[in-house]
Amino acid sequence: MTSLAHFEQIASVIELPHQAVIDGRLQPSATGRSFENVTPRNGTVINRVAECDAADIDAAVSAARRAFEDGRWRNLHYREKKRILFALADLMERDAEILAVLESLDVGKPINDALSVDVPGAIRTLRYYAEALDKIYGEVGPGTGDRFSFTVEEPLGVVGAIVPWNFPLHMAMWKVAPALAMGNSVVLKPAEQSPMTALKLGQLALEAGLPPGVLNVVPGFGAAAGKALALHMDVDMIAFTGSGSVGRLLMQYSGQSNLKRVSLELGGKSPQIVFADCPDLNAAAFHAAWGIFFNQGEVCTAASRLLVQEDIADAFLDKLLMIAKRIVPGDPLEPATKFGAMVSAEQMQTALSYIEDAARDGAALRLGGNRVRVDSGGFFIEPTVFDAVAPDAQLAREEVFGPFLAVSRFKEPDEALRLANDTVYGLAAGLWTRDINLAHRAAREIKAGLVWINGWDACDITMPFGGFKQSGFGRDRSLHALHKYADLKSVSITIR
Ligand code: TXE
Repeated sequence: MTSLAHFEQIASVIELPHQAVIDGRLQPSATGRSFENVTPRNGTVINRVAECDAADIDAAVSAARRAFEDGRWRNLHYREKKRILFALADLMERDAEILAVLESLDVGKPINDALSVDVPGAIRTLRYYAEALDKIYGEVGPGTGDRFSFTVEEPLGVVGAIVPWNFPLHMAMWKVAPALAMGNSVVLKPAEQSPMTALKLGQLALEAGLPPGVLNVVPGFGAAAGKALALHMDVDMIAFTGSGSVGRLLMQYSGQSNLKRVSLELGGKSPQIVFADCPDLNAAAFHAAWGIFFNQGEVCTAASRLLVQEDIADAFLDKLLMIAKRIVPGDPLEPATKFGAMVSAEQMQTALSYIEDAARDGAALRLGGNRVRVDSGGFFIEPTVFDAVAPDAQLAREEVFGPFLAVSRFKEPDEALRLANDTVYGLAAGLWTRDINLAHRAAREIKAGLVWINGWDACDITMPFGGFKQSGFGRDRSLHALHKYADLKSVSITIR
C-alpha cells in the first residue's frame, strides 16, 4: 500500500486546502487575492492559497474575541472541551495520510517522516493538553483569620500563533493545543511556504465541533498578515517560532501596540560534543549525522556544530562520513526516502551560499556541497560536512538551516564547554561521555534550554522546549507551556 503511487494518488484526489478559516467559515481573502503554493518536490505550483492581509486578520481577531467574550469555549464544561479536542485528535488520525501528504508536498520532507514524526507528534501534543485541561488547580494563600485568598489562572483572551514551515503542523499544535486547553481563542498564521496542514487543521476543528471563531487560520505573508496580527490592539499574546530577526520585530510590534505578551522560539547553533570516552561511538556517529541531516537540517535544534575530541576525531569522522554518504536526497513522496528537498528555492540558495563562505574561512569540505536532482525541478542539496571549521567562521556561528555540519576539534573538556557556549544561541546541546562528573558539570555549564547526554533529541511532549540567550524565551511542550497562555489572578475575600 505504502508506495510512491499510493501517495501520489492521495495528492491527486484530495482537495488541497486553500481558503482561510475565519469564524467557522472557509473563505477567500477579503481582497480576493491568492498566492502561489510551490512544492519543493519539483518546483511546480500545486495550488493558490488565500492571501490574507490586515482586513482578514481583523475579521479573524474579531471572531476570536467574540468567541472568547461570550464564553462559548472558555466556559464550556471541561468534559465537553476534552471531548471536542479528543474528537479533533481522532479526526487527525483518520486523515493522517492526507495530513502527511500535504506536509510533504508543502515543505519537501520525506513522507515517512511526516507519517511517523510530524502527524503523530501533533496528535500526541493535542491529546496531552486535552488530558491536562481539567488538572489545573489554583492555590490557596496563607490568608489571615478574616481573609481568604486564592489564585486562579485565567485565559489571556485572543492568542496569535505565528509559526514556521519546518514542522508546520507540529509547531502549530505546540501553540494551539495549550492555548485552547487554557480556554483562549486562537488566530493561527501559518508560514507562507506551508499553509496547507494548518488550514486542514482549521477544517477538522470545525468538524470536531470546536465552536466557530475559537480557532481561526489565516494564511498570508509575514510582512502583511503576520505583522497585522502582531500589531493588532485586540490580540493578547503572540506565540512565535521562527527567525531571530522576526522575533525582534515582534517585540517591537508589541511595544508599538498593546504590550501584548510575546513568546519566542528562535533559532540555534547547537553543539554536539563527543568526548574521547564516548560510551558508544557508533550511536554517537549515527546521532551526529541524523542530528543535522534529519529534515534536511531545517530544524531549530539541528546539531549543526560537532565538537569532537582530538584523540578520536579522525576515526569518529570516518564513521560519521560512512553514515552520511548513504543519506541520499530523494523524492519526498517516495516512502523509502529519508532525506527530502529544501523548503524553497530561496532557502536552498541561502544554504548553498555558505559553501563559498566556508571555503574562504579555511574549512575543509569532506562531503557534499552540491545541489542535486536538478532535473526534477526540486530543491535538493546533498548532506554536507565541513571539517576544521574555525570557531569564528561563519559556518560555526550562523544558523544555516540546511544540511551543513561544521566539525571542530578540541583538546580538553574545558575547551569543549567554552566552544559550546561561544554562540549567541542557546537552544540545544548534546554530549557523549562515560564520565558522570563531566556529564553533570557540562549539563550545568552549557547555556542551553535542552541538554541531551548520550543521545540527541531525546525528549518528548512531557519536557519543556525552548531557548536561552538569543534562542528566545517562553517554553513550548510540557505543563509549563499551559501557564504561558494564562494570567494569574489573586483573589482575596475579607470575611465580615
Ligand atoms: O523565517 P521567518 P524564514 C530561521 C532559519 C531560517 C530563517 C529564515 O535560520 O533560515 O529563520 O526563515 C512570519 N511579522 N528559522 O524567513 O521569516 C512568517 O510569515 C510577523 C528558524 O522563513 O521568521 C512565518 O509565518 N510575522 C525557525 C514565520 O514568521 C512575520 C523556523 C517564520 O518566518 C513577519 C523557521 C513579520 N514582519 C526559520 N515576517 C525555528 N526556530 O525553528 C515573517 N513572519
